[in-house]
Amino acid sequence: MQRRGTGQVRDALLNGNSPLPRGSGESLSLLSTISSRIHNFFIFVRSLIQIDRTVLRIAVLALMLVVFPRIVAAGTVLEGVKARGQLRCGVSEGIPGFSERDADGRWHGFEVDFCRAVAAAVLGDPEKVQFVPLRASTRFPALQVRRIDLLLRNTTWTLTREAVLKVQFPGILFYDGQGFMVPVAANVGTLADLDGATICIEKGTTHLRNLEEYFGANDWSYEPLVIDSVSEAAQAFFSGRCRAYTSDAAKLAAMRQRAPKDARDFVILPERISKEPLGPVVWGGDPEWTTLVRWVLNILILAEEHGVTRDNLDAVIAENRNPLVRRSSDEQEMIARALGVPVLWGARVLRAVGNYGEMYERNVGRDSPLDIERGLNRLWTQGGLHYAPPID
Ligand SMILES: N[C@@H](CCC(=O)N[C@@H](CS)C(=O)NCC(=O)O)C(=O)O
Repeated sequence: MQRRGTGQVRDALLNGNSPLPRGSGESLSLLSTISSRIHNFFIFVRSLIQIDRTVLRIAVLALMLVVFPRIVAAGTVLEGVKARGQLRCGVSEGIPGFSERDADGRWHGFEVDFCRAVAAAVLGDPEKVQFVPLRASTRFPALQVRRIDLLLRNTTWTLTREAVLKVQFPGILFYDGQGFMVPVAANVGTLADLDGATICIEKGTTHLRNLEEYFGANDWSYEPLVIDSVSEAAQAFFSGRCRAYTSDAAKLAAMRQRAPKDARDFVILPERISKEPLGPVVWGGDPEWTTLVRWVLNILILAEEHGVTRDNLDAVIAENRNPLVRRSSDEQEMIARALGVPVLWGARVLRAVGNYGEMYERNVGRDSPLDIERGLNRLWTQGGLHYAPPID
């Protein structure tokens, strides 16, 4: 069981202070001193076992920092994509609405569409994508060794990842937060009811740390059941091995669709214990590639703001007034050349996937079985957080 206080012990140890108390006081008998020391020793050993994961995590991150910059090959990502004629996009192994393969092997989903949008911009064809399914624990190494050009896999933008793993997050594609799914039959009305519960969680994610911090701050205990794949984690939860399954809330909504009998047997609690700003991730050594991916995302958002849709795109291009999809001009050519992509790339992106809102509603919103409220993912003009900088 995880208990409150491990954070204090961890901080004490990391700061070089022993968590053992100083002298036990002259008034105590020798016996009680010895027994108190033995007791403290066991507490110390237990805390060492508990910090074990944190220390290991820090050691792994430090190792990555030393190793990765050295094994990355030279050459820009964009050159590689163009030479190959294909974008290699790392995605989830299978999350309905975000990235999933149908019976014919064709990939669908919100994140899959973003990969297609980048391929449309760079290669002029949204189909020129090789999807590489990855587990949470293998996603950053795949990016670092350049097995993939772009990662779209429910990945939370954090300081640690950018600073230590030397990756970059060009922007935020989906605002999410960590939630909890429970069986209706478990009668769990609020997070506090999970005190003492076994909780299913996926390895290599932000979720364990958040759980540790939130439950610790509330003095609740829990038993994490850490599993290295989404399908196995869901299977463990649905077969009753855990009282709750914790993950990004939108992914919980997606996995709920996989309930063995009826999705209505499971409920997602309203509380969110973290911010999970999810976005595309690129290798940190190529600023031009970061810029390009960032502006594909911005174009999707700007198009919604400007009311440009897949349906009215040709009419808007014909008008030649909207800066997002202006017909070829010296200025447009200059920008496209500077980005390293063919002209009219913005129009190709929108023709391939529509604007941000269209992409959202089709895959995870009201036109999809998930029907996830847009909430924070509305435009800033509609009370949400999506705000893209202007073109000029
Ligand atoms: N946003 C969190 C969690 C990301 C994550 O891996 N979530 C799982 C839970 S749904 C997932 O996407 N799994 C997909 C898979 O294993 O294919 C992070 O960046 O660490």
